[in-house]
Amino acid sequence: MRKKVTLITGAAGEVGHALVKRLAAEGQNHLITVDLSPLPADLQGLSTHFQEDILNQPFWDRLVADYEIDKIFHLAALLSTRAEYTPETAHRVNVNGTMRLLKLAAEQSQWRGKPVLFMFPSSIAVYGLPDLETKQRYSRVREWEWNYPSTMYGCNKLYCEMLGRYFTQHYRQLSVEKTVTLDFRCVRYPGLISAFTVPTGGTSDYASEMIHAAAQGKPYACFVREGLTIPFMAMPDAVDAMLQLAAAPRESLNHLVYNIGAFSLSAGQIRDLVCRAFPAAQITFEPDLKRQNIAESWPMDVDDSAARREWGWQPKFDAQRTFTEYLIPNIQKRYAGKAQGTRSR
Ligand code: AKB
Repeated sequence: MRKKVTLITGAAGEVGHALVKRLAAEGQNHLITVDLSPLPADLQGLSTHFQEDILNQPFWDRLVADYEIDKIFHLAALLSTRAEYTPETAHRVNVNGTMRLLKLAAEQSQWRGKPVLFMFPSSIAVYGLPDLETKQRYSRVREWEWNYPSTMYGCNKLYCEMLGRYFTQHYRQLSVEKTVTLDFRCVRYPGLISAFTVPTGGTSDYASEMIHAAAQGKPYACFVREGLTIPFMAMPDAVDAMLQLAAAPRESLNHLVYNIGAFSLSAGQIRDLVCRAFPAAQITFEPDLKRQNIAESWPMDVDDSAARREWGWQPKFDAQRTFTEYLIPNIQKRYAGKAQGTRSR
């Protein structure tokens, strides 16, 4: 009898780190985690971990022989900045990797006669506002507006949303037998800020990098301009959203893909919040034009009314609470005693 499990790919990443902890605490299914990297020490023992490439098909063939995959949280991806340096690799991991997992979920759904739940994190990177004036005029975009991504990562995420719809609604529609398809659900994440991990390879990373640098007493040169504004979210809200959508009754959902929002800040406003907590912070603005242009193409805010209406989405952390109740206290603890001559309020 195969053990029923929940699979998390990209488990050693930022969202993966927070999600594995929450799923382990819920204790519903045994967790199978997959990542190219080993799990960090504080996650070890919470799952059966496989240090594998998601493109390794023989690995997946062996896995489904041993486990009944009930739910999938497919987080593995190359983020927007890193993907621009290696676009072909990003396509392989972000699209071909997702295709392999969708096919596995479709086959498992058919085999067990019940949909496998497939949770997919998309991104505000699927949006592409052509210029600042348009970005200000369409300041709160809805899911179907301005889907013109300017990065390989954004193209990958938008296409994978469409693949999810295909596998949920049309997969093998010409097949003779009745197919039980998978249950694909997706949230489009804004820039995420965690107190416990520092991001790599993203274009929205400057928010996290700025505060983690200030807490360690390190100078930080922000790679976007002071006035650049995009939506952000505290990591606990990001995990809440994924789990809340996963738990929503299928019949209450009219969409597969949802915007979720929490708060929007300019890079200058983030600097002000960081300096209020760490008065000695040394923060400058030295825009990297390529990364600046990527972030500038993203919306100032998102219309998440569908998520709020259909499955009760409601962020717990606005900008103020994110900094005062979540980031500052936890980051102070993380770097206590290690910071170079800083003190925070
Ligand atoms: C990135 O910056 O690439 C990600 C994202 C906004 O999806 N954090």
